[in-house]
Amino acid sequence: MAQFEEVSQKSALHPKPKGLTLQYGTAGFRTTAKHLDHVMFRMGLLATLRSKKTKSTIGVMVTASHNPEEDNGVKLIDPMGEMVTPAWEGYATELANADQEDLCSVMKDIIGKEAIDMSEAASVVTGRDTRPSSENLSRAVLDGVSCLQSHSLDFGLVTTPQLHYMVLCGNTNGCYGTATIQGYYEKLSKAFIALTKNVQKRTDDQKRLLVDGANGIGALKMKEMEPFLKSELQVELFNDGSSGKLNYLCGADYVKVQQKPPQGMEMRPGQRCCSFDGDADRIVYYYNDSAGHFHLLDGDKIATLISTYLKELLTQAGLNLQVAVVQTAYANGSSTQYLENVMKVTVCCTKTGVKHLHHAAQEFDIGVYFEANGHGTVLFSKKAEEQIQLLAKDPNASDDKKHAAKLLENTVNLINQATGDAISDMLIIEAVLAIRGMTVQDWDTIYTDLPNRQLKVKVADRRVIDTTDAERKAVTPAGLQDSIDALVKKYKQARAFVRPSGTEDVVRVYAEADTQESVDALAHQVSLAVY
Ligand code: NG1
Ligand code: ZN
Repeated sequence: MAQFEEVSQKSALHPKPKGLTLQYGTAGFRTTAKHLDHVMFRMGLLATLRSKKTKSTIGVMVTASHNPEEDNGVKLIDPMGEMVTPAWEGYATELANADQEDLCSVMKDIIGKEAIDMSEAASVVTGRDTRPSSENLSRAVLDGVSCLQSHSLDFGLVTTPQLHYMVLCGNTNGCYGTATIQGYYEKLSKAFIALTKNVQKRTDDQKRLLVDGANGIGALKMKEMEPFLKSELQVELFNDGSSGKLNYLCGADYVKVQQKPPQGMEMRPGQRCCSFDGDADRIVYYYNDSAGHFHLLDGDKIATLISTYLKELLTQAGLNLQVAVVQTAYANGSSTQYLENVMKVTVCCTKTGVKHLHHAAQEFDIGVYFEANGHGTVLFSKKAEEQIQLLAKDPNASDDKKHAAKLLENTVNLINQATGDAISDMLIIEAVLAIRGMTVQDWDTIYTDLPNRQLKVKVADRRVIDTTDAERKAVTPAGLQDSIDALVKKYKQARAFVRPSGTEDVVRVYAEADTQESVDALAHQVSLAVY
């Protein structure tokens, strides 16, 4: 077949470095950018196969999110804006690791297993972050796509969630929104303005927000979006990419892990600030109090704020819809306690990685999911959306109920349900704070985080650690969990676990306890047990 000849010929232009083996991890392939050209070409091929199989548009995003600027990565986006299924992650790994001469036979194998009709049309959309390597790498993706005569559309520089949004819009005949960057800005800003315009006496100070763009794509896109927000939000942008290096001493991951503000931000006491990560799918908030102490409001606090707001509106609207919060093992114990015992919402814990949270959240009428690191969104079931829309239009409903339903309706429109989205999450948080008349300090005092610490440990082979119970217990190597249990027992309100990272060559250690001294000691001792 001519298609395979072209694959053979073109793949020679994207040679695989000898002996290199990569795995499709938590968020696709991620490693140093110079080892990724062949992977990109091959993911262009695989995205085309996936498109033929699903008869839908598939997305390919070139980014390494919070990793250092020198790294890069790629992930595939499935028709509804979700991550690809585990079977296809397996194919991605097989294809990426195939020797040059076996590439076509591995492809034919996938085609056979999935019974793909190669005469089907295909459509692939691509996007990339601002890394210097991303442009060439995304060209390699498009090279792979063109080998199989697939239709392609390159959105160029976009945030990861913007590409997810394009895929979802493209596959739902525009019902979700218009599949253009302008359509994205218009949909979100319209909902944001509708939510905030009726809030009385919002001062300019309350409308002001300091944003750390991590020197990445999020900064670029915030600048583009600002005019659409019509001064309802006044963003002061720092780390906008004009001079600093991507993710270096800034961005959501740095702020969350280091528990300190990014470099280059001029924070006044009490002022609301937030940081995006390198591809703008994560966000954390923070402020300095008048004594100069730093306060972090992470994904757990965001989930609490949003779920409280949604629950209140549902009660006001008289809608009987179940709100659940999905977290991972990294969620602060205080947040889980608060959600379960005070808020009385269902909380479930899944493995790390947004695909796990996303799937769990789909099980509920309204599923709020957030990783502690600020990656998350809200999913509304069809039933929930229909009930909200019906009530918002119901001529017999009371004004109070109708008002709540309209707020809910605009909230649905403001949320990017395809995936966690720093820009959309920021707007929803700003809207909730405005509507509820809350300061960032009010939000912070909803519950108090247990002191916690995250560490990274370099080991010879991180895969020797296998875990169970949503990664909260190590099954191998033998004895490791017993050592962790013994250490945890020495401290009050303590918890600790270890797991191999899916995006970096490290083992991650997490601990929490009643004081910072205790938790630092515990995390250190656990990291020694990992060696
Ligand atoms: P790994 O490296 O598997 O821990 C990290 C984050 C995840 C997720 C992915 C994808 C932590 C502890 N882990 O995964 O939550 O965001 O990156 O970017 O923050
Ligand atoms: Zn990211």
